[in-house]
Amino acid sequence: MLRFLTAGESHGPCLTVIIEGLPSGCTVSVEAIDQQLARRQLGYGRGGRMKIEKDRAGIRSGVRWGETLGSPVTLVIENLDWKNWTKKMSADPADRDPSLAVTRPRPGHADLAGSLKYDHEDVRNVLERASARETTARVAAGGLVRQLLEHFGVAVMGYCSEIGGVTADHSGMTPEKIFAAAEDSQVRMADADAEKRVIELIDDCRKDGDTLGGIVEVCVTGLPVGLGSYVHWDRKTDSRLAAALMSIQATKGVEFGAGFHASRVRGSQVHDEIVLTDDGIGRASNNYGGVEGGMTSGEPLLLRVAFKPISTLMKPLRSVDLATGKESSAAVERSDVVAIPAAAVIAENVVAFELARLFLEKFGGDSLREIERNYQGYLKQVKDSLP
Ligand code: EPS
Repeated sequence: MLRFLTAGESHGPCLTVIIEGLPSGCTVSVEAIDQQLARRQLGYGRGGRMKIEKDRAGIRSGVRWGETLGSPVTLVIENLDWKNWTKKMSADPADRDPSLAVTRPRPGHADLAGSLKYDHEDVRNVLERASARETTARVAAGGLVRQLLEHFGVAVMGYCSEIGGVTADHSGMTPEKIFAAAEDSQVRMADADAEKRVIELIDDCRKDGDTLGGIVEVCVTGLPVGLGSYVHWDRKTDSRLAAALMSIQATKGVEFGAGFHASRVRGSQVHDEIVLTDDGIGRASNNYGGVEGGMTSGEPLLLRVAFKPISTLMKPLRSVDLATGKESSAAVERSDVVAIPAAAVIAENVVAFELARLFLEKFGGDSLREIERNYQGYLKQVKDSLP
């Protein structure tokens, strides 16, 4: 089984991810992982941290001469900001300084529930791990395993469709076109007018000490029919993807294809009719976003993820000081106005990881050669299924 584990605090020395279950013989490009990490750092509206960091993955195990060995792969991303936090985030008891404690939890963050649950007097003990900095490790994991997906012709594309209520007009564009144009946009949108309005909105919000959320879209092409299964709840492609996406910091909702809209129209208007095509069996539409009965349908996977606004407000909301027991304003520390352009890259790589898991569950083997055999054999079986 393909799985991963991340470790690391936002202002600790590094982030680490161990990926286990990759077959042997997969070509690994560390540059391709770094490219994903660099994309995650972009976007108008980020705070000062992204000027400090230059995220790069160091391979510590599981790869030799550019190929996976079949053993666990360890990736390490150093926090360049660590040098400014060596005492504040030290593991040494001699460095303990209770005067540094953060005691006014921010609404929207893990601060309050985390402090109560783990019995921490210093909210920093919670926020350091709850921080979306952790997504760096997940993007590195996605950046590694998507290389396997790419080998089998799968492309994963993420972009922003809405920021702070401003919607990008991507109508009439293919996902490939949107993706290519959004890569050059400061807000990862393929609509210059919407980009301008979003940038103005971000500037206004920054002045007001406020933050914004938004919606990202992920499109995946090249997936074979039949990843995941209908036979059990935790084997369904959409439930697995939704769970993975909901685990991204600040996620509030996930929908596939027509999503909630499908609940408001008649069946005849939304079910994707089955038709004969030059390649065999196909669909007249893709309203279910490439998932049917918990399995990939062979059509492009299309999903949307909604993120709430960032929790740290420079003009803070009301809170209670856990040290004094009195009402107070929430703690303020450096943060972003918006991180939706980064969230698109994170969602993309989280989707890539989960799809790679589903792919290996279907075609799994210990080596790439074994998987290729299984994959080609299955494609032939599907192709030969019509009389
Ligand atoms: C982030 C790093 C953090 C924040 C952000 C995401 O850096 P710092 O806290 O040092 O400014 O910019 O985290 C949050 C918004 C949050 O609420 O924790 C990153 O690398 O993406």
